[in-house]
Amino acid sequence: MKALIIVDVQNDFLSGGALPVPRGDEIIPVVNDLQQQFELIVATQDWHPRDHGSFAANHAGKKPGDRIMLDGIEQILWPIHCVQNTPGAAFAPGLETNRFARVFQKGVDSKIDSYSAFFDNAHRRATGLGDYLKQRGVTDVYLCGLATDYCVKYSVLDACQLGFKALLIVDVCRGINLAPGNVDLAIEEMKASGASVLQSSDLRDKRE
Ligand code: VGL
Ligand code: ZN
Repeated sequence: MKALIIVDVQNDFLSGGALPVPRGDEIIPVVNDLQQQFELIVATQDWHPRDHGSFAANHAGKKPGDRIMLDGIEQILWPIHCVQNTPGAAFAPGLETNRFARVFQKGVDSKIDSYSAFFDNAHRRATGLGDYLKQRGVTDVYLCGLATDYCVKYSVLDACQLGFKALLIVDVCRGINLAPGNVDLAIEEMKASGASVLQSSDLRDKRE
């Protein structure tokens, strides 16, 4: 059984948003098209309280891109983004959401970030996605969305660790590339963890 996981296709990660992922908007029509090939689709939302510890604005004298220790683990600081129940946290208006079986929200604890769709960054708490998929007999998870080098990457790594076959649909992802080459490094890390990398066209070709 396969499932599609659509990661963080939210306004703040798109053009005009608080933390826009370069060319992130390009994936929206492809994500919509891709959904036709899956019976089980889940999505994630980055869903932070306003006082979240990953926001530079919540630390005196800090700016986005700085690194701090947050509750014992290293944290990169970001602009204020994806605040719960704000337009920035909403799914992109062009994204088809009516077939989402469930939406998993992450990053809800002010003290710790959660790039992965499965666990917070210290693996202290699960989001419930892993159990949800296993209960439904899912063995293969296909991932797409934003951002390749953060939330998509950590979701893929955790999927591998949980024993799923993880497949990155690489043309349906875009990355932040805080440092040049980060996206390529992220893809190499995902491969090294056992993930497969494919193109959305590979799926269309194999359509039953
Ligand atoms: C993300 C940075 C901060 C992501 C979320 O969705 O990749 N990146 N919060
Ligand atoms: Zn975030």
